[in-house]
Amino acid sequence: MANSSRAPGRSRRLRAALVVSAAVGLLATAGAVVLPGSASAASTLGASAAERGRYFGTAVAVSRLNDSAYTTILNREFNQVTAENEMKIDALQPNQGQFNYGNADRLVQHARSQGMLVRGHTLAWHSQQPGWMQNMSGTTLRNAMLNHVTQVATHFRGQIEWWDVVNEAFQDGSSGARRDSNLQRTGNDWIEAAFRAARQADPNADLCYNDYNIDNWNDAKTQAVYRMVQDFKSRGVPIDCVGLQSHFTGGSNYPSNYRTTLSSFAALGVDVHITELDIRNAPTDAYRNVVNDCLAVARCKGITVWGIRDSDSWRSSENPLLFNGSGQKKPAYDAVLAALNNGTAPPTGNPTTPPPGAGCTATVTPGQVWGDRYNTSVTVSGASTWSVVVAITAPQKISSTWSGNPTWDSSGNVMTMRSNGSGNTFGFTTMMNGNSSARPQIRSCTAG
Ligand code: 9MR
Repeated sequence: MANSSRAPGRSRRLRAALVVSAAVGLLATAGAVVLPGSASAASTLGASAAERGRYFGTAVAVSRLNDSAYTTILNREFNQVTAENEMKIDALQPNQGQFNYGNADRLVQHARSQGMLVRGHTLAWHSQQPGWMQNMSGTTLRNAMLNHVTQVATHFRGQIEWWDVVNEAFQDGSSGARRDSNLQRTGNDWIEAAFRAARQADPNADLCYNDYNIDNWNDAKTQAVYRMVQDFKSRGVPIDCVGLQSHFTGGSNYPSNYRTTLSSFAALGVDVHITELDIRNAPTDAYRNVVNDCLAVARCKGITVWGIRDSDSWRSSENPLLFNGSGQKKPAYDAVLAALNNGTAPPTGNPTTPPPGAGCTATVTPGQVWGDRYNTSVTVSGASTWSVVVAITAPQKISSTWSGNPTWDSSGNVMTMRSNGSGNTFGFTTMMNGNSSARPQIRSCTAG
């Protein structure tokens, strides 16, 4: 499996980075009042997120690193950065075979000096291609794209925590189809080919698919991306995460089912990231909801806002960010920091990923959801007789099962489902009992 070629310990690296930046944040808050009973009340976004095992980041325009007002806020508040434009294809390979890493390297250096994690954006995209690539097609384009992925991921190897390997490859609207582009016309497998090349070039980076308008669980585009990720996981295509850009600007709004979208992607066995957040007029409620939704989903690793001050935004007339043009904190900033400080740490471990070498793989497919309960089905591959251990978060309870023989531990929260000759897919219904966000986690799949 492609995944087995990954170097061990990269999640330890992320954890260490977050702990370090949490410690920096705590030092920075040394004089702050810590309320009895609360873990702490961090005074910056990054420090507070880090205490909850998350990051809080921003897009950075490298030219603004010369603006000291900008850099002061960047260094104080954020523990993750994404290059707003400097790691795009046209920036890194303006002429074929001629790579220009100057600006991107400058950002990476700045981030490293401040203990910030770096998200690479983006290896393959229909947009912001240099002229020479726009004019290509067929095998020539496919090979040029793969070469770009390989060269760039190799150049930054060891410095990038997550790569947006492919960006915005699906159409808006009701079709659920891939977006037409020169890359798409090289064959439907261009996306998985890019992921495989990226994994080979940098086995330590987590590899993400990133898109906008995949926030509303009911949208055809969301469902289409979900099916692609499900397919990739079932075939061993090396994908680790999905980025929801979450531009709630330009007429697109925060959807009330956003948490369902995050938890549904996570249930496929990938991390989720909120990668380009901005919200028209920066309403406190919507910003608070986004933070609470991320904190409610253990695999939501962090939030990146798409710029620091309103004046830095690609949609500056909508004033969608957390700081105003003078660099002052807006009410949305206070709402975000309070929501982070109220949040709890995610459960330890990574129980949705079955341990390797167990002889089979269990893939979760979320089923129908009602007001008080929801269905889940689990498909086992790699063995015809098996046992799968599924953990439920109390007070949720499994109320019925089908197509397997279940046994339970003493808490009633951990079910071992054994094959009973009725095929490789079993299912169950879970009563929410007041917790509508938790979803079952696969602990193991054992053959025999
Ligand atoms: O914010 C970026 C802006 O400065 C660029 O002109 C634009 C060009 O495509 O890209 C913007 O960033 C986009 C990101 O790379 C992908 N998702 C949508 C973002 C906003 O357009």
